[in-house]
Amino acid sequence: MKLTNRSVRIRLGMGMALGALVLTVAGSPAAVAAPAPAAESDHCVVTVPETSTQCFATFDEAKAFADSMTGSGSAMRVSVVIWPLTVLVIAYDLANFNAANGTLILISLNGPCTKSIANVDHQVANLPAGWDNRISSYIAGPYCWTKLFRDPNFGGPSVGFAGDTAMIGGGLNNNASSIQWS
Ligand SMILES: [Ca+2]
Ligand SMILES: [Ca+2]
Repeated sequence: MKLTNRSVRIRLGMGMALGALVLTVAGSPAAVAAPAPAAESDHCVVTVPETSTQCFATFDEAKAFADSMTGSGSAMRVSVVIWPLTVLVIAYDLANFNAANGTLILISLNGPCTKSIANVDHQVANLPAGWDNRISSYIAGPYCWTKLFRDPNFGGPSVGFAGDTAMIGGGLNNNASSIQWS
């Protein structure tokens, strides 16, 4: 009885190994073929962590797309995400929330910001392409107190945590390279 069980177990093990091998081979071309996100214009919606980038000609289009991702009953919602997608921040190239020169909407795939400010809820170690050293003002998402760092990986001088900011101070205007939210 014991021998039979072991025999079955070994065969199952080999089958799983073969299956895994086949899956790996089959999956490789798809992974290689996945298109790199191309910034078609200056109004982009990017997920955190960065797995998806969608860019638009206008802020209104980008905002509408972000709303479709975060709104209730959205067809855009990913089935494996069990909580609603939430906006972490809307960042502007210009001060005073002026969208003319470009906007960046960062959307959390890992839940909302918590009400506590004692911990880091989400972070971006490197701002998306085109947004390094560029943000001048921002609107924070619900409870998403925002901290900007001069260097990637949360290095150098920082400013925050703070809510909506019309003109980034502390020498971080056009200097932020990474962000945390609490
Ligand atoms: Ca700027
Ligand atoms: Ca910087």
